[in-house]
Amino acid sequence: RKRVFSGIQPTADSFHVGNYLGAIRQWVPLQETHETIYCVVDLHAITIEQDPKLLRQRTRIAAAQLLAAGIDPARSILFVQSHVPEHAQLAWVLTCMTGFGEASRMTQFKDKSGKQGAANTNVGLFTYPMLMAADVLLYNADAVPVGEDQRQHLELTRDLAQRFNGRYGDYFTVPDPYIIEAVGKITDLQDPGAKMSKSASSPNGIIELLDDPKVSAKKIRSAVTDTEREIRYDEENKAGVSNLLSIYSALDGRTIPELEQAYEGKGYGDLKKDLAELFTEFVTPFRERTHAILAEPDKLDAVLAEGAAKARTIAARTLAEVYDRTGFLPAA
Ligand code: AQP
Repeated sequence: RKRVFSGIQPTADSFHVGNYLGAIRQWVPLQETHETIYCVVDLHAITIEQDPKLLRQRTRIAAAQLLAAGIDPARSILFVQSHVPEHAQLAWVLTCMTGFGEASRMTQFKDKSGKQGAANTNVGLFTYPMLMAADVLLYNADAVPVGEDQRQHLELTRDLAQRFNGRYGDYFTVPDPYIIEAVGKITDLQDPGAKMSKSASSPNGIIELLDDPKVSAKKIRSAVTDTEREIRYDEENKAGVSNLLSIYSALDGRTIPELEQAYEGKGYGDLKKDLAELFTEFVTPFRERTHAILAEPDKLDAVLAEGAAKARTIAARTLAEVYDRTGFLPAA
């Protein structure tokens, strides 16, 4: 079986519909066909300053949402990144193999550091992609299901794998991105040119899975569209409507052309009302499952401890091999 790895940051009280449709939803069926390893990446989270108490809480909330979405610990390894120290250890080796110019080209760093300003940007944000490369390469993953925004980081991961293999002999699997075009970039409801984002979206631009569905329905109904009337997919000229159609199609199963046909002659209000209902139907049981899991934190922690133990057996083997090839003297 081929292996899949992916991770998500515990940086908010809830995942948003972009995280869900762009990434997590793909994680679930991959359990049928692949060996799957999924991680709550708390080391990545501290590239932005976090409140310690909130971070701990959000790490559990993130794990609970993954379980509620259908990640099955009997079939997947589910763990928290900081429980497996090899991630940080391999990241250092990879950081020392990355060119400064190469890292400087990462658009996510440029965006985020640009918004925060240099004074509020830590060096961890700059080396984030090397930590991500370590996440993936530690498990020799074949494929990485992510949203479009991670494509460039994955490209760097591939380059680092090839560089290591070239320098020290073939060892790492060069991973492929697994990005579903139709849902790879869900956009902000209020600013449909921009990615829906935990940190960058205004509260009304982002649909959070654990929010009260009535609030989400209201946000959907007030999503920015355009002055035309026609319900048609056209990313360039009708970004808002196209985004609503993408979300609708992903949740409903009908294709976008089928939806366009079904809504011929109808207005944006109808589309939004139906999407709000569809979303509520999907999210209501998801929220219930998440809350039920969070009500038993000891059980949740035990699942994560078991996941970390399994992850460590793989990660330790990889790191030992990397250290050896790098030329580190074994600790007798
Ligand atoms: N808008 C999106 N559309 C599709 N996929 C998306 N992802 C994020 N936003 C969208 C995917 O969700 C996974 C987990 O993301 P992350 O925790 O690494 O956070 P992120 O990529 O930085 O995006 P967020 O969640 O919106 O947070 P911030 O505030 O950091 O921008 C990834 O696979 C990501 O591609």
